Amino acid sequence: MKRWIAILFALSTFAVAACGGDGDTDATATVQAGSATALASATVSQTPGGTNGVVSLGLEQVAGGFTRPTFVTNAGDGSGRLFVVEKPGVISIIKNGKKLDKPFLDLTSVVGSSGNEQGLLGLAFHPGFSQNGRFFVAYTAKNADNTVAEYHVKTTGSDVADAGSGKTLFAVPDKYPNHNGGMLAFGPDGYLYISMGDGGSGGDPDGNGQNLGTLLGKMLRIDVDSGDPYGIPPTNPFAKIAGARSEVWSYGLRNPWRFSFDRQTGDIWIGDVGQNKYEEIDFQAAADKGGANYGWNIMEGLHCFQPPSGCNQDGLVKPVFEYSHDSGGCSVTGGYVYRGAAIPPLRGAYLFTDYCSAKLWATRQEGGTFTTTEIGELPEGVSGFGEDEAGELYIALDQAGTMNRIIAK
Ligand SMILES: [Ca+2]
Ligand SMILES: [Ca+2]
Repeated sequence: MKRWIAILFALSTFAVAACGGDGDTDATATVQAGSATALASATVSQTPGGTNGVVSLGLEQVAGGFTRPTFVTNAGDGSGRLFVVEKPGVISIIKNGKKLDKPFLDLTSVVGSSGNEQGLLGLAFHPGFSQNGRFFVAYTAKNADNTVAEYHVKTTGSDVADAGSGKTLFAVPDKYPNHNGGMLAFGPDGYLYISMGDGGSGGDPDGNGQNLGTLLGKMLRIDVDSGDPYGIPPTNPFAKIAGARSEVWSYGLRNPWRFSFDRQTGDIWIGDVGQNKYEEIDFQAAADKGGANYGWNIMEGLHCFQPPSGCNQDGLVKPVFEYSHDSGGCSVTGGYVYRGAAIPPLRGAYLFTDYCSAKLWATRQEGGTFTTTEIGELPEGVSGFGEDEAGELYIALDQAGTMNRIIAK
């Protein structure tokens, strides 16, 4: 009886961080309640379908006590610290295996986190953080603007940021509470990449994804080392196109909630959250010059969306993997290509999951061919993955409020 109560509770409080289907959550997901320390079960092999170097994966809880953690990252400063982004507006530090009592930064006074997908969503440290102390956050403002702001620490190595140092780079008006993007990451080119959702509602009613004149439904690329508050890289694909926003790097995205760079190759992997039917993974090779159109809202995954059949697919970049909501999924959470040292058979695999089904997949790319394998299941919905300085991977269990390292069992 107790078990059933626990499961029902988990379903009733089930919330999607980056929704598919306009906030309708598929509550048929497999959720193990009270699983804060449960292990994921996953098996990977070095080559698709191969047995060489097979390893079983597990989760090791690093720290708990977080409120709806959406992301985790490192500062690249040799400190070994992990920085955990919490949806209500706090960044906490895990140092020497312990969550510090005092937050690194508390933005609850400016963050609006009432909607499922609103809150403090992203964090990226400047590549020169160890010298300049600069870092960037993405959040939903109290007035719902999709906001990107810069902060800094006053002294190198400080565990507390200067809360008064905030400078706004973007405050993009947004009519709907969903599809707010929210990922930030520096590319190997030193530019800051930003994901923006299509604004929300359902079906992209304003056509933002295909409109190069708006920042919504895009990946942006900016130079935070020139201009005020930022500069435009001269090689941005639409920098000189009349009517297009010069910040746009790629477009046709619905809600690119999480994207990442492969730290070894510089390739970009995007988990773009689908509408009611299909979730997708998009890929851009490091050598690509930008300007890709990933298809939304002409297509949802590999399928015509508007119009529902016979859509014009000329020039659209198709996903390298899609899965249907029929399999229990509702919202893809993109992860990282594993480049750590601890789990050799996992190297080169891009890991991602679905918030509802909690299935874990691994995609490998070899010579332009992508092979995706379902490798296991996580204890519950995951809003964000993250990397430490050594390239080991972490996942944030949303409801359990824990940060967990992926390990070989
Ligand atoms: Ca929105
Ligand atoms: Ca697409």
